[in-house]
Amino acid sequence: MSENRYQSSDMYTITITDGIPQNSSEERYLQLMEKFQQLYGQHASYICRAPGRVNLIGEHIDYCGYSVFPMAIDQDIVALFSINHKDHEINLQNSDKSYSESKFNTEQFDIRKQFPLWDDYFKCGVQGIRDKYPNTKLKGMNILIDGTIPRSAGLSSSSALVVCASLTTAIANNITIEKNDLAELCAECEKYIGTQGGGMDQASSCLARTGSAMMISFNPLKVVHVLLPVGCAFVVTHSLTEINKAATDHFNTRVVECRIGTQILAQSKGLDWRKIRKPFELQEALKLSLSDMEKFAVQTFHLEPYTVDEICALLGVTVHDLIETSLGPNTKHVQQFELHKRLRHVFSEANRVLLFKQVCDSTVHDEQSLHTLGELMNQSHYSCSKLYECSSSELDELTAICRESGALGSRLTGAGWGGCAVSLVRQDKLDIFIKTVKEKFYDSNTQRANKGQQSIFATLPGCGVYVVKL
Ligand code: ADP
Ligand code: NG1
Ligand code: MG
Repeated sequence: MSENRYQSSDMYTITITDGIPQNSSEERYLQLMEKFQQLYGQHASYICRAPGRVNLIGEHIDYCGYSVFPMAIDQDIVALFSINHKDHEINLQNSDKSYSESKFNTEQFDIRKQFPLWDDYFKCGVQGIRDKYPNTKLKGMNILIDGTIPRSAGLSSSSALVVCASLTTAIANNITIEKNDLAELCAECEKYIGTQGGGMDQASSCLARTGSAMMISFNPLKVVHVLLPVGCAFVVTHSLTEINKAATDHFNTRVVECRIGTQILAQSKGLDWRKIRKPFELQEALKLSLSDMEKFAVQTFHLEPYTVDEICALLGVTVHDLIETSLGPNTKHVQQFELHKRLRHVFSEANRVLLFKQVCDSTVHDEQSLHTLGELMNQSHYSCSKLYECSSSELDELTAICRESGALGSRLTGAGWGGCAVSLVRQDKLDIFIKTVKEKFYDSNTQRANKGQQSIFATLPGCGVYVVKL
């Protein structure tokens, strides 16, 4: 039934299957195809599908140039579409009616940065294809989106939508694109929404393989597929608070704190600091270990936040120059910068990713291996909470309850400030763990009660993007 049009074993190309692949959500797809027919009066020609991800360890370090360790989840965004033969007209509808219908022209559209709506993420994906293939006059399409990833919860619903949009646009215009290129293109074009992310989400969605977690490195983008130790399970729990990253400046402030901290460290070593923007680039230039980089940051920065004037004095620039070289339009209003805590988090978290992978790679996995992985996850949460300050009281409470309920490790996942946590649990303790967390976190609180059912789920490493030709 599922004949691959491209070589299926080649991880670099996107698999296009003819007809709905076996073992996929056939019933969901059939219902969506019927809905598409009702909405547009024509058959859908393709389904593009992009998964969300859960990051196991390595938070807020992709944009610093460091490797991260996520895996794709089964929850996804799918786009059903067909060409509509109207000049460049995109009609966009969502199976969830809380997302209102949208119509725009592929030749001319704006992406809202301040308070983006859902169609702005789709436009980012279209813009990514326009940037890479500027001479292609993009065709008009009728599109129906359906998503199962909890939104604004750190499981990357935004990037799954952007990847789906780019993929849809590519397929509709007969553009063949490799997965690596799609991941890089989407990492760039999602920035049109205003958040300066690092590329983990788009790479996980594009390059995941069933059964393996992945260590993703950047510049150049590289994925190593890693088998997780037998006997461990990962459970995602929602704190039932959410935050839209593009509607607040928390995220971009962290990005510039890392950049400015790096530039001050570079300047203190007599390097051309304007050319160095990421902690990883500085580490390469200095040829120091991650723990030496952490020591260097701790010795250099005081614990109190830095003012703009103090930073300008250290770098020998005017405020205008600082805005031009390091801050940019999104964060030019920020007055105080935490450098000590943020850089400590980055270097120690980058090291934890390496240690986590080392344990997964080792040939012997015993009780101690699972404990080490769990301990690394706990340290990561602590660092996110106390140094990077991207947790929330709900996430701190939830991860503590997860640990009390038998998790070997528990941490926030994704950008934080709300959203989900991920816990490492022994496979044989999974049922009792889920039952206990439901009782303690969800059912014990009237506002959270009844939401426990969808808010806690065990997850296995899922597959990356694919396209179904209908
Ligand atoms: P996340 O951690 O889920 O990536 P973001 O704040 O980055 O959170 O992105 C969330 C935004 O993505 C939502 O506000 C919405 O605009 C868009 N989005 C997510 N899921 C869907 C969906 N099923 N349909 C339409 N838009 C969606
Ligand atoms: P989420 O939480 O999915 O929006 C964001 C960034 C990632 C990464 C994490 C924190 C985007 C698209 N995603 O993810 O690149 O920096 O936060 O580790 O900006
Ligand atoms: Mg996102």
